Amino acid sequence: IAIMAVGISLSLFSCQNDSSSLTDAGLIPLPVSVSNSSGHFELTSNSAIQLVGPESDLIFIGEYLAQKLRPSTGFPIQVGTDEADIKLELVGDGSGSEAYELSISESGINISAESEAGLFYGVQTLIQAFPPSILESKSVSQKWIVPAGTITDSPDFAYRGSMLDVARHFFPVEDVKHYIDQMAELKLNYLHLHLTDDQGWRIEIKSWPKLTETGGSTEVGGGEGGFYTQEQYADIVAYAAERYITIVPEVDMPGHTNAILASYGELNPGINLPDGDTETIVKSVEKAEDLLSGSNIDRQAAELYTGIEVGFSTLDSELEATYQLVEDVVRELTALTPGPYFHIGGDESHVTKKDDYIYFVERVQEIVKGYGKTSIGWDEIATTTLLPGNVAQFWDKANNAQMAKDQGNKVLMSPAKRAYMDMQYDSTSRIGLHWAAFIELDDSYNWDPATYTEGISKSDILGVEAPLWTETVTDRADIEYLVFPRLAAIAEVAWTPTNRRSWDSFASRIPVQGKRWEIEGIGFYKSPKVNW
Ligand code: TNX
Repeated sequence: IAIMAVGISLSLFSCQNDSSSLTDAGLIPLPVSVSNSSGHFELTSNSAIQLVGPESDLIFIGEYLAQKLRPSTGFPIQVGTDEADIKLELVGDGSGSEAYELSISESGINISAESEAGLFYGVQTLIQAFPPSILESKSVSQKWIVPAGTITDSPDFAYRGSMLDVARHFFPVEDVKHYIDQMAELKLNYLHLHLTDDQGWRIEIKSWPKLTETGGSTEVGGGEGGFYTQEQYADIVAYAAERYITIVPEVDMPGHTNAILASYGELNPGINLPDGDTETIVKSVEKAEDLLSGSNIDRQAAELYTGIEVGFSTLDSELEATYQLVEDVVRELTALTPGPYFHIGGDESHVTKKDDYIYFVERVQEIVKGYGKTSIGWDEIATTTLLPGNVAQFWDKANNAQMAKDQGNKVLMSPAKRAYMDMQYDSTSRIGLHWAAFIELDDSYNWDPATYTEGISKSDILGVEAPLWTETVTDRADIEYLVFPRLAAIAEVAWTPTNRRSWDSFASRIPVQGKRWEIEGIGFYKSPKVNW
């Protein structure tokens, strides 16, 4: 009977708790060090969260954890400074690294870190150490067990990001917040918002109201578009900051600017968008530029654009009014952006003459610096003289990354063949592009930023970012289909040291993350490379 009882309780245990040790709890990104010990911690109706350190600073983190634990367990989970079985401890003055330590024993759980961000990451790991059902929004009757052990962890790269293109298709604030929630669970810390492109201008600029009135009025495919008011943008910034995510706003220029030229004809180099493919457009724009050089141009607003060609538009780099617009936009947007970076775009300016491009990018970097921010730009900006500290985002051309390095500047790694989440998984993917590659889950996982590009090594790299361009992406379900599970792969590439990473290990852990996504209502792509 005793043996039977053990058998029953063991099988009960295994169906109530999907993992019997921390090493197979499905932790993503994989921590730097995980060691199992015997036994487990059980969360009960008496469990509570104790904040050790300045309560006002830690209360959000404590509440964040409690709010994850309360619905499924039905337990009250108080948060405060009273002694309790779950302890969150900020060590020192809070200005330390993003590292954390998580220790779990029969008697309690202790997370300690030298920064709030580190504590927050420890909390994310703890939530993953529970069975996925901890994320249920309604109460579930089961034992809430966490396997005992110790985890010490810190990120490999300082910048772990994703980009959302809200210009090609506009996404409401709620969708962006939902995306931020998912990023936070994967310990990502920068969200780059691609706020402007040919097809739309998505951020209110009070000194240039037509940018949104006209430029924000449509999107790819001819839908109604939209834009964020400054209040909404500030709300996104604050929501992200509470989750230790910094917003990087992008205003793409001097190319990808048709929405500006459609809003303010006086800035248009004088060329209306002709019909045809990019090559035809480029030729006719060159001809028009030659004819129209000089100041007596009869400038007219461009037509709004809802297609998906790239490379046909440019700001006029010889026109002073261009820099008035840039300065006003940079001033208004940096005032709402506490983070250190401002992204100036700079990609695919195929109809900007080389000298004009160089003059423009160098002058815009100075403007951004004047407002106290560091510029990031797509890798083409490395063909100009970069200001110290500015960052080139590698997406396409290795020699551009090399030019950035040669100038002593850092590179942000977003190789299109690995990190572009708008690429189709394979030829049957229902949406997505494939100009760079088909990218299956193992392709997004199996690369090393520090060896991917010859000449660029670890010390040259600021971090990793996975962009989602949205030419073919129209709603939240489309976002989720392309982003998950690939964003989890990129998060691990950015967080976990290469020598700890292996596809086999990732493939064994991602099904647990799949269960979490299912419970959270995330419609992820069930890659055939994984035994879900
Ligand atoms: C290239 S990547 C672009 C974007 C497109 C993307 C589609 C980059 C800097 N420019 O304008 O949306 O390809 O994959």
